[in-house]
Amino acid sequence: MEFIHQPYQPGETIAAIATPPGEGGVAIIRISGKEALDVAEKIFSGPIRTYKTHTVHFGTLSNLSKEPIDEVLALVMLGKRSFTGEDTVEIHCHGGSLIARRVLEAVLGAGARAARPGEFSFKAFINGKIDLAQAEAIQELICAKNEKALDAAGNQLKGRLSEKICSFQKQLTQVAAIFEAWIDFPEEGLEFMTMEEVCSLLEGICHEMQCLLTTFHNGKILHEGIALCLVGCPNVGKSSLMNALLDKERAIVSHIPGTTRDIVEDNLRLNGLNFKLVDTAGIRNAEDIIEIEGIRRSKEAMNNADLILLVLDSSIGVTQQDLTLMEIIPSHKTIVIWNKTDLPHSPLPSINFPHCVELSAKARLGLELLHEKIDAVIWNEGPPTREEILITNIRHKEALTGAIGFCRAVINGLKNGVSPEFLSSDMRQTLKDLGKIIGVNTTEEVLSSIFSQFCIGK
Ligand SMILES: Nc1nc2c(ncn2[C@@H]2O[C@H](COP(=O)(O)OP(=O)(O)OP(=O)(O)O)[C@@H](O)[C@H]2O)c(=O)[nH]1
Ligand SMILES: [Mg+2]
Repeated sequence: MEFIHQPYQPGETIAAIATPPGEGGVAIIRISGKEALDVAEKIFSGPIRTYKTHTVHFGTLSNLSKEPIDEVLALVMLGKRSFTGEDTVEIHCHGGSLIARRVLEAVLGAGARAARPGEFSFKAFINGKIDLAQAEAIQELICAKNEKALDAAGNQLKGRLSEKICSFQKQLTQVAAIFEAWIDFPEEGLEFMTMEEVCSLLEGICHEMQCLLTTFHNGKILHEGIALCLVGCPNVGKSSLMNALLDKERAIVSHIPGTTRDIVEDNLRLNGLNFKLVDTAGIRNAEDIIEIEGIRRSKEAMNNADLILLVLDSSIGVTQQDLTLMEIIPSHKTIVIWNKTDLPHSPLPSINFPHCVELSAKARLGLELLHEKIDAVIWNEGPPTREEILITNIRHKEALTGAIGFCRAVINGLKNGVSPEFLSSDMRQTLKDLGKIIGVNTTEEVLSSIFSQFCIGK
């Protein structure tokens, strides 16, 4: 195991630059562990041991050869009241990669070990300052690309997701205890609750867990953004629409059918969300091997997309090629775009897709309508509120799915008269899966893979 070297030494003193690389006003070097004060004392000019916790002090930082490096502020946070739960000293020096690196070298020279990615958060986790879901929220907070993602991560960091999981666990533990008693005293049956009561309690919890699980759709949108793919037959104006949405000449546009041959991607921010916009080769019956490969990629991009914009040429109407393409398009995640409405056209035929927008990519008309439609299709059940607890993490989704599966097995088992031993075992699995979310019963491999995705210094 790379990250958590076996056995992990709690209290070991680690250090890292906690601010991003490059130039800035201030850079922060974080030192945390049993010997944080010993390390700082060797290189800081002031009497660091005499300082009260959570106080800031000005002084000079020098290396072990007593050569001054910078004038700095030292921030002392002792014991349990620090983020990691261990003595912590932060050195705030002047921003600039070279100075920060020199300070870090001095700190390492004075006895600290270079921190691994996420190791400060890992310390906070093993010292019981935060649970696993909160630790992950820190990384999500740092990586949040939009306001809503920030709210979701903030809620998770406050422990609201953990509270919810704990409330499921508490209720389920009661049921598990009832089953255990039933195993020990079978002739007494379900003593504390009737079978119906247990069933309806479990059904209620299962329903709540299911509701939480469905927030993953929104959570994923916020966290990862949306893959938005433009598809259609050649020359309908896909690349023109790409350029119009991006408001720049990103893709080549020409009147020659088959202009785009490969996938063209760019990032787009719309309605506060992040999109990966993908332009594709026009789909038709091609003979040229390069075009055939381009079309294969178009279809692949279409299948991987969260949302598809199927572009049609309103000046031509629906062609046989369009009809063939429509047969393979998943209509539930598609918005039909009637493009080129600036040109004269016959009344547009009705087609069997739930969402349509009329616009002109070239004249940049109707784009607002498209923005609104995209928003409506993405948040089909309304956008999440600021306070809503969302699942944004695939690991949480899998654990919750597992818990729901085992909980359902218990409900079915109860209805079908399965013996309490089996019910009890499924109940334990339910609790185990829930525990994975907040980090109870989590294997070191899982912990290692979670924390190693963090940035160094966090
Ligand atoms: N009048 C008008 N012409 C348009 C509009 N959108 C695109 N065009 C024209 O249609 C032609 C094809 O546009 P492209 O954007 O290259 O079409 P495409 O779908 O990307 O085509 P391929 O890459 O060949 O599949 C160009 O001559 C564009 O100027 C529009 O809204 N109105
Ligand atoms: Mg094109």
